[in-house]
Amino acid sequence: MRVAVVGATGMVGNVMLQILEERNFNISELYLVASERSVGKEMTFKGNTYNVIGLQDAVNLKPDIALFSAGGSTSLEWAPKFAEVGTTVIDNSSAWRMDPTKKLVVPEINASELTESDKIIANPNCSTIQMVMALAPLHAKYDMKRLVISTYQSITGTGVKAVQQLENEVNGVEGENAYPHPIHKNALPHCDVFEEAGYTKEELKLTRETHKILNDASIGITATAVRIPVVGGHSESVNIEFENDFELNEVRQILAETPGVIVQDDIENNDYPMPLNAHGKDEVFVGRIRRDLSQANTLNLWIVSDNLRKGAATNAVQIAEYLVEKNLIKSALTV
Ligand code: A2P
Ligand code: 11C
Repeated sequence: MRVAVVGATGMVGNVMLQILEERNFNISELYLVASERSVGKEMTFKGNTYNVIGLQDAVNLKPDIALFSAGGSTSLEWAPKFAEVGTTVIDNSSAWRMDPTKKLVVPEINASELTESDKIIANPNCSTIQMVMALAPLHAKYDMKRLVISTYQSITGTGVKAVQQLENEVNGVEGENAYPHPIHKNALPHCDVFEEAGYTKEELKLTRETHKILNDASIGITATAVRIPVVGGHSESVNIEFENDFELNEVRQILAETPGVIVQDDIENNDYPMPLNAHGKDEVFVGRIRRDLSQANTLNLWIVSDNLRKGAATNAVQIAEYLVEKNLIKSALTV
């Protein structure tokens, strides 16, 4: 495959390169793409040196696959240009996720919807991906009626600027801020911008993307997304009311048998998922599995995953792997 990574110099782009290398994705040619600011910059992949190129040069090269993580406006403008020359775009931004003509894919859940004619494929939001990984198999069995979600999100979801802000605050250094308040020793009930009815865009993503991926808009969903001074991953407390009752042991078994999910729930030994342990791993960790004693058919889960990996780069590379395995990508050079 001739692969372009758009946003290669960014936080998610870097992890994409790491994951392409780790998973030994079959790459015949690699194009590293970023903004004009970075053109010519040297980067390495599998020990080889590459020069960063600009978007138009990358389109002219007609890659077979373009993994995009360069922000929504870059995706809106450039993904169609790649698609037009025959490239299959897997886009990590929020630009195309809710477009009814585009698929929103978590491979373990709905990759089978993909066809050869899908030229722009949307990668869901990090906090949505890790949550639906755990919820999809339970929904299939017990039918979810309502979700109450509280997130505890890593600063890496905001990007390099936020990681720098925390470092500056820890070291007492003045610098540019990513957030309207200090993040060190703090918790901000504010992820992404405020939108309608007092909800943030991150909270609405959790609602709308979950409906789309699970193909069920009847699930009641309410979320509060909170940014905390953590680096390794996002954590989520999810309260799930089902139509049907469940056995806790069966819930544990279903989760344990779900590919990509690991049950970590041994409270006697203080063992539960934490971002410090999830960091650098591709799986979604689920623990604190217990009944909500205040209401029938209701379960509490604690879900943790590395937001830059399964929440972004790993999921995108898995989509690419699926397309290759099912022969759904024809070389853009022959289009
Ligand atoms: P650059 O490094 O040249 O700015 P992050 O989210 O970590 O800040 O990374 C964003 C990524 O998207 C970077 O690789 C960045 O490149 C890239 N990017 C941002 N704006 C553009 C643009 N207008 N065209 C192409 N790439 C862009
Ligand atoms: C966060 N979920 O942690 C975001 C980061 O829609 O892809 C990714 C934003 C997105 O704030």
